[in-house]
Parts: sequence; structure tokens; C-alpha cells
Amino acid sequence: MRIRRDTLLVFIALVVAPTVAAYAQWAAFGLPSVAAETSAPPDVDMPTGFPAWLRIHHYVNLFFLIILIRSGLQILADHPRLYWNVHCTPGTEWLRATPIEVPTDRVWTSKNDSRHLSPWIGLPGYRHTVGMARHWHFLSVLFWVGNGLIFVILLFGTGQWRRLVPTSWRIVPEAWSIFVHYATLHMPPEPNGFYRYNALQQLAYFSTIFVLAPLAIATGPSMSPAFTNRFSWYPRLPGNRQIGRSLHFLVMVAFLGFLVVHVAMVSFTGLVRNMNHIVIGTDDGRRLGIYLGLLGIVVVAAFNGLANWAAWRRPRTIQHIARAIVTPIMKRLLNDAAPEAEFPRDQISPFFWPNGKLPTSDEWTTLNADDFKDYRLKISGLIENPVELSLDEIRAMGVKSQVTLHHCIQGWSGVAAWRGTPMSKLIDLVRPTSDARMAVFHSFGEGLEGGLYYDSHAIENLRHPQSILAYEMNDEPLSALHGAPLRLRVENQLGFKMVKWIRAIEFVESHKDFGEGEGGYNEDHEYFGEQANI
Ligand SMILES: Nc1nc2c(c(=O)[nH]1)N[C@H]1C(S)=C(S)[C@@H](COP(=O)(O)O)O[C@H]1N2
Ligand SMILES: [Mo]
Repeated sequence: MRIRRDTLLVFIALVVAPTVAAYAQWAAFGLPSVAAETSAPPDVDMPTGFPAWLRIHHYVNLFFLIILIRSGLQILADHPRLYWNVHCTPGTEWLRATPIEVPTDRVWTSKNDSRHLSPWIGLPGYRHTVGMARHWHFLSVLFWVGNGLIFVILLFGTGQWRRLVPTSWRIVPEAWSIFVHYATLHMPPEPNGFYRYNALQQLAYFSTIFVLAPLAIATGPSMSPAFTNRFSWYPRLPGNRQIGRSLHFLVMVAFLGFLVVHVAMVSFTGLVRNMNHIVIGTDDGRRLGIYLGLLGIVVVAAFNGLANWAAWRRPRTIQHIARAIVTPIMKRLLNDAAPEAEFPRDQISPFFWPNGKLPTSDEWTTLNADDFKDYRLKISGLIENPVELSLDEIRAMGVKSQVTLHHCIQGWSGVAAWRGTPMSKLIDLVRPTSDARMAVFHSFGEGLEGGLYYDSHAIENLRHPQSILAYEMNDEPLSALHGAPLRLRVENQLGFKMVKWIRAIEFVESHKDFGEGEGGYNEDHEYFGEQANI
């Protein structure tokens, strides 16, 4: 793993600087005083103990957070590089979780670049399992966010917020005094957490709930093609899409850091009593809280084992559960917004990661050798006017140019200028019948596991102004690598939906009508979700 030196120094400074300051203060002035605490409730307004809803929330939160972190790491392993720039040029990463430097003497696709992750860490583990990892990520985030919303409502509805939300700036110097104790390995007098937290503890909990969690939620959509290509101001809030992605990762690191310190402090400050507080809601020295807490952790571990098993042994089932739950929500929230973001030409990426296997068939090779003079795009299926079109005929149908941001499911992005024919013109020409719902794009190229590549789009998505059949990239005819003679651009979808080396288009009624019935080659073979707005 490589981390850029300047970035590493910033991270080290963030940890080291306060620690050094704490030691300096201790050496120069001694330990600051921290108000001695009584274990009685300080005043009648303060909540006492932890009600059942809060204890359940705390457990449910842990449950889904673990799934989110494990599936998130698996998604990262599929493109194990983090950047501050949107172009993802190899060599510009600030974090590289792979030993590989991208070779320059041969084609190195982003799928070649994905890494193996142990199934003990990743969900589901191993290599290029991003489809399954995303299903677990999106399914669990619904529960995690839902659980969080219920928590916030009940927190403010019941007065429990009083122990959590700071109401005076005095908490900052108090928290610092406590930090000076911990950092120099001293224990300050601790309040009984059943009644109140110490200042640093309160600030840590408060910022985890009201800063980290919202940041995790807010940086998610900054990676969505549908969202960012509709609302281009959104990824500019953090800076760009890759800064959003990097922050999403750093928030996860902060959650992990919190988890480690939180568990350590709970253990050092009276494990038995603390466990009773949060597990059974009593303030005494019985061992029941510990035992039930351990059982809870065993259940989390067992569920994670089950999740791995299901991802490997019942991937279709998981895919279909996600189709039933995630897809309608994604569709409702994101799919109908027409993408419109454009980038200035000086932001065109100097490097654009390639993906997929170049066609090897005689048919494509022969056509390619002759600049596709004899190429004919066959459009068939549920249409009134089946046609076979030459490239000149396609070019004559209308031109649309756009400089847009490409989002690969694996995590990289890139800006390119595309020129092509609006898909709406082709649809108008062939006149789909009233049964037709989607168009399947068949490629000359093979998929990863053999057999020709294909994918489909709902007709309404193809009618967006930014849905084009592109024949130029960055003012050059489409290169062989990037999809000659024709490739799709559908800017509210992820890259895998944008078929390259298009051979034919077929209009059908449903995703069940072709391939293995999931909507495309990667949906069939890698269990990707068909609706690819995030
Ligand atoms: N025929 C075909 N088209 C394909 C693929 C493929 O494997 N085969 N990969 C897709 C994926 S995953 C991405 S990210 C984009 C990449 O386009 P590029 O190689 O021009 O960057 O192409 C898409 N189109
Ligand atoms: Mo991709």
C-alpha cells in the first residue's frame, strides 16, 4: 500500500500535533483540573440511563455499520486507488492499495487492476465481486440510515439529547483538559456514564453522530452518475467526484478509529457496569450485560458469515432482493432526472481508463481494417421500421456533442468530449411498438467470461438529450480501444451500461427477454444491478 508522502504527513500531523501539545502543556503546567464528578444525576432535567429504544438503536447501528464497512472495502478493492483529482490518472493517486504501477507498454484495463480481498475483511471477498458488494452496501445503508433517522427523532422527542448535544462552548476547553489526561496516560475523574458523559466523550459521540454520519451519507451521492450529472454543483461542494469518494473512505476510517477508541474506553472505565448501561439499561455490577453483549457480537459475526455465504452461494437471490428493494428507490429518487452536466473543454481528462475486451472476431477485424466502410448497424425487434444503417447514414441523422463525466462502477471517473447521434433520433426513425420498453445493445466484443457483451436501457433513458450513439471521442474518430465504430453514452448510468463496439440494437419488452434475463452481460454474469444510477 502506498500513500502519498504529503498526504501522509497531513494525517500524521492531525494525530501527532494535539498529542505533542498535550504533553507540552502537561510538562509546563501540570495536568489541568477536571471537575470531580458525582455519580448522582446532576440535575433533574438530565436523562437517566438508556431506554430500550436507544439500546436497540445502538446495536442495530453496529450491525449495519459492519456490513457497510466490509462491503465498502470490497468496492474499494475493485479500483484500489484514491485520488484528489477527477481524472484518475495513474500515478496521481494519494492512496494506492495495490503494488501495481499501471504499465504503459500494453493495455491495462480497470478490471485487470482490481484486487483480491480476504473474505474475512471484504464482503463478499476475493476479486472483482463489486456487484455483490454493492447489493450488500445499498441494502444495509437503507437500514442504517433509517435506524439513524429514528434515533434522531426519538433523541429530540424524549430529552435524551441533553446528555449528547453540547449547549455551551465551555465543553471545548473541558474536553481539551480531559484529552491532556488521556494523551499523557492519566485517567481524569470519570462521571458515571449512566447519568452523564465527560466533555470529551460527549464531543466524540456528538461529532460521530452529527458530523461523521451525515458526511458518510452526503458523500455517497457525490459518486452517483445520475445525481452528479443532473446536479453538477453537488460534487463541487467537496471539490470533485473523486474528493467525494476519498472523503467517503476517510469517513469510514474515522468510524473505525472511533470504534477502536470507544471499545477501549468502555473497557478501561468499568466494562461490566458500562455494558449493563447499554445492553440491559441498568447501573449495577451484574454480568448479564457482558454475556448478552457477547451474544450480540456473536450474532453480528454469524450474520456476516451468512452474508458471505449468500453472496457466494445465492448471488441471484441477493441480486433479486436488491432489485425488489433498492431498484424502486433508486428509480424514484434518481432515474427520471435528465442528466445535463457539461464540463469545460480544458477539463478533458489526459488519461481515460479503458475497460472490456477488444473484439477479436473476423467480422469486426475486417470492418476495422477498412474504417468500417461496410459496417451496418442492425436495428430490430419490437419496432415498426427495422433498418440497417451505415455510419454515414447515422451521422446524417443529427449531431450532439457533449463534454461529460464518466463514472465506472469500479470507482474511477474521467471527463471526455463525445460526439454522436442522439438516440432519440434513432428511436423516432425505427418507431418502437407500444409493447417495447427497452433497447438491447449487442457488442462485437466478448464479456469477461466469454460470449458476446450486451446491455440494455429503458427507452425513456435513451430519450434524454445526453443519450447518444457516439462515434467520436475528444474530436477523434472513436479508437478501437474505446469502442469503434459506435458506443453508447447514457450519462445518468454507470459505465458498464455504455456498450462499446456496437453491432446491433434490439427493442424488447422486458429484461427477461434476452441473455439470462437480468438486463445485461454484467447483470447476468457479475450480478450487477440493472438500474445503475449510483
Ligand atoms: N462491449 C463492451 N462494452 C463495454 C464494456 C465491455 O466490457 N464490453 N465495459 C464497460 C465498462 S465497465 C466501462 S467503465 C466502459 C469503459 O469505457 P472506456 O473503455 O471507453 O473507458 O465501457 C463499457 N462498455
Ligand atoms: Mo466500468
